[in-house]
Amino acid sequence: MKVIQHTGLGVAQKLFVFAVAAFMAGSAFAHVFPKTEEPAASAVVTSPAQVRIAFTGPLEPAFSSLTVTNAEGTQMTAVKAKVDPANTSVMSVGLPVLPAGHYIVHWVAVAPDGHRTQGQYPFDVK
Ligand SMILES: [Cu+2]
Repeated sequence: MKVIQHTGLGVAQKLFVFAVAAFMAGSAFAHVFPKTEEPAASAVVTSPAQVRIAFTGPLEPAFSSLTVTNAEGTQMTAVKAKVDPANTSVMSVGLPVLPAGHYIVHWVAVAPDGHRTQGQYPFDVK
């Protein structure tokens, strides 16, 4: 099951952002969400070399993250996630060889305007 949460700003900040957004009658990417996921949510795959998510808008690399845990909650990712400098909507993280089992991808996506969304989804290694 996919879980997506929006966390973060207080009411005053939201009103401020809303006011700014109202002034900018354009395309402000307030919240970004996964558009494509590799491996896909609930997929059963051989050990993937990486997890890669393309989001609906650009990410702020300093605050966005992508990690993978196993069924016991142990962190499997040993390296930091990278936002693709050529396409800042794409974030990926390399994986070690994963034994057969159930895994959870945890993502945090912070848009350049500071809006933060987060979620998780599972996949299985056969
Ligand atoms: Cu927001």
